[in-house]
Amino acid sequence: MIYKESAAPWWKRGVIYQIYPRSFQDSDGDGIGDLAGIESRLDHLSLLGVDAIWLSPVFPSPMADFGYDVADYCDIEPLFGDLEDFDRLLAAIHQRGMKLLLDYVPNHSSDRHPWFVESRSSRDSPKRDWYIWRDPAPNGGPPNNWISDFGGSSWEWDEPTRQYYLHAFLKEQPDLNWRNPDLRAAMMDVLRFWLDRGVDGFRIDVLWHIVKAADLPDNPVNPDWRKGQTERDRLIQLHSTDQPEAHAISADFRALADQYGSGPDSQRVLIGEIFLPNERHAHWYGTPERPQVHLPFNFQLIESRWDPVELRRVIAEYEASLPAFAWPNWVLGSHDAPRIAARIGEAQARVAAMLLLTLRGTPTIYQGDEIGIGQVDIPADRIRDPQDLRQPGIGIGRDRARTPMPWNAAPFAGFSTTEPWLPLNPDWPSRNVALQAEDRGSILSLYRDLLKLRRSSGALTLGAFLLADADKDILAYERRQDDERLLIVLNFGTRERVLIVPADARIDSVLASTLPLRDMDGRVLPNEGLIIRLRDAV
Ligand code: ISL
Repeated sequence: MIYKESAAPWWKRGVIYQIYPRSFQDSDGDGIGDLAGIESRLDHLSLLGVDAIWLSPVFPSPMADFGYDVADYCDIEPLFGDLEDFDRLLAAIHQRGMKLLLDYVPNHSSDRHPWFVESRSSRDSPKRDWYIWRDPAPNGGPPNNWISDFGGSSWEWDEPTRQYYLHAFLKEQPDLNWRNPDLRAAMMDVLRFWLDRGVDGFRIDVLWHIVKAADLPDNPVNPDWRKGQTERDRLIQLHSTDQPEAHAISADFRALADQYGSGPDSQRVLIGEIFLPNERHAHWYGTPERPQVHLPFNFQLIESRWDPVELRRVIAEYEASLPAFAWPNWVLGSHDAPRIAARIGEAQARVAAMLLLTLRGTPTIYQGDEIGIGQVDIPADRIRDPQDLRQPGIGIGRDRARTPMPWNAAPFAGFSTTEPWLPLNPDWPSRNVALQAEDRGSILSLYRDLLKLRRSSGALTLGAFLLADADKDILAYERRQDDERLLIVLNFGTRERVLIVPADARIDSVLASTLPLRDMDGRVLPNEGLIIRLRDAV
């Protein structure tokens, strides 16, 4: 379908912001963020200029994996508040013209979920088949060679019923059996529960994992595995992920979401968390007749080397892999990945912000990246991430991206009135929201300016994308819509470069720089990103 600019749905025009609820704002002094805290900080998001908030899980959970182990899909974790707090937060977000997306975790529940408690109670339990139970292999060991994403076998022995159950992540996160129609119906009801309450969509956790090959064959060994990589990567997850049946379920999710809104502002959006090579990734859009998720998350800015030639290739190949009807998206950070500013430094994190907000497609900003939080070393006695604790020393810890938001110069950075559950970034007295909001030169001001410019520009939100050349320092591209023509030039290097303008154009004006804005003088400074308005040469 071709939309006029004004008719394009909100999730194509908009920008998504991920909140990690434990670390956004604490309102009750327990050192852990909560829903009332989020509500009290909505000004920050309005001023930033984002369109939708995605909340990492807020459902009742024993917190073995900090909320990605759900013990009740239709309630709120008491640490975060209750359903009343949730309704108030949703209303406050809507009142500000923003949308709210929840995190749907369909691959696994908590082992404390009543469904699993019942399932493990006996082999004859009516819910036995809601999870994946198997007899031991003939040698008495696990049914196959699958390895959990968090290390160790994917199978846990249950002595009372003398079978193994499957868990792709922790043993406290048993995998649900999506081949069982009753489980499927119950999980569809979960989506209805929140859609009826008014949520605007979901980010779907590990969507490509939800169905496994029926006879659970061994996964092939990865010949390229090297010491220092995670245990999971010893095998290729050929039979445990990306099964055809999962696409049918993904299409059912979409059909349900589509029943709840069809207008450009009322559509409910589905975002799939999917790590796969382009060509398999693209299948998760489905087809125009039977669409699947609106946005299969694209993590390639996180996974690629920070190098203009490499990124040019990645962007071109991703764009080329998209079906004609598909809309792209880009993610720069998450609660699972190292912080962008820790990876490439603040000067380049500014360039990265300009890249994220000017590529074609819906951007997702991760909380804290808008103030450039960088490396936070977590002392050994404060590590909380189960993935890190189970596979220490290989640099995969996720706590460093989950540290609390520093809001101001008050004790504990205004995040809490007590020591937070994870340490703050050590430079919080100088790197916090209040200080950066006052500073025209801060990375927060840059984010605000870029978001404002993006909102006002048809070329940046919905326009065509044309890659120019890249070299060892420079990545350049154009965005165009009707007679609006913008040139984006990003200097990844520390050398000054001459600005090259396309032969058929002239510079009209400079709209943004990652450095203090100056008149155009034909130079691109070290670590500078520029957005330039072009005119056609006559
Ligand atoms: O496969 C990966 C990268 O190549 C992993 O990062 C993987 O996608 C990730 O571990 C899955 O993440 C999601 O599900 C987990 C949870 O711990 C993460 O926080 C969540 O984002 C299990 O629910």
